[in-house]
Amino acid sequence: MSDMTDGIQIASAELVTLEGVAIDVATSAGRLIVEERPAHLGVASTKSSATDVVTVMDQRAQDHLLGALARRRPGDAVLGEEQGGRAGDSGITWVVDPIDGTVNYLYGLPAYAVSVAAVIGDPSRAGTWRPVAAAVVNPVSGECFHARRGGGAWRRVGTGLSVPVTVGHPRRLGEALVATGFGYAADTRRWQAEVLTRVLPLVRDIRRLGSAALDLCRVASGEVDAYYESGLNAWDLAGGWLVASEAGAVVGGLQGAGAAPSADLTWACAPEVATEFGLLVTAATADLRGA
Ligand code: LIP
Repeated sequence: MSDMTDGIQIASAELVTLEGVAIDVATSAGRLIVEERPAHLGVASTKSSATDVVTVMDQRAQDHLLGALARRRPGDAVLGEEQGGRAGDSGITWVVDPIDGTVNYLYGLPAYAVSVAAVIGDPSRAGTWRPVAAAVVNPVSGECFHARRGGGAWRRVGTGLSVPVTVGHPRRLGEALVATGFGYAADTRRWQAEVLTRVLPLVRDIRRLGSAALDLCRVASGEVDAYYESGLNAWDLAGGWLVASEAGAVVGGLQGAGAAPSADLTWACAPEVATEFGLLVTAATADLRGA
């Protein structure tokens, strides 16, 4: 048996293998960032702004992921948020975020994740790549959300059995609980706040959890009904994109439902509200971004 994934044939057995590798390495990195978190964790450096922080554990966790993937999948490429990464010749690229929700991790807030996704295509070029297997691990709660293309979306807690997750069923947009996030640059946050003023009056409420990977997995599990955010990188969204899609969510980008999620706009929601929600966030973002 093989699965056609956007023109590239991947054997079903290979997808099972990739999902298992994602689960193992994300779980292992999750243990590292919890068990070896320094008592006095500080900011090792910053990136795009003074609030875009990197801790020593971000780099250590990514180095751990790179080493584990090199052992398990030596021919695959790796693209990570932090320094490092490598080329490969297998056609598979691992897109990894060693700590998604770094600020939560820095403050000790229990909403951060290790996201590991096997993708085909070029993850540095939006719209040209797709995740085919993934795991998103919250090492504090012990939750591991995982999926492979065509295999459904699952959640395992600790060493328990995986159980299927499916999206929520809000009856209308006004009853939808919506998660979102904001960038690190003040100018970006200014127009993102304007987008929020258009969304907030039309939905049940907003949640800002602080990790895109977990936000997308919460759409998959029905713990929120929808999510949108601009400014994400491939590593923020790759794992959650597959989990949400396999759980039955509609996932889209600035060009609407089915368009690839990207830095311009990433959104996911329960099918019942997809038309209204997709129109709302794409129109508001197109109108206000960069304003
Ligand atoms: C975070 C995202 C979150 C976003 C934050 C930040 P990081 O990723 O997961 O959704 O709102 O601004 O980008 O930087 O913690 O890997």
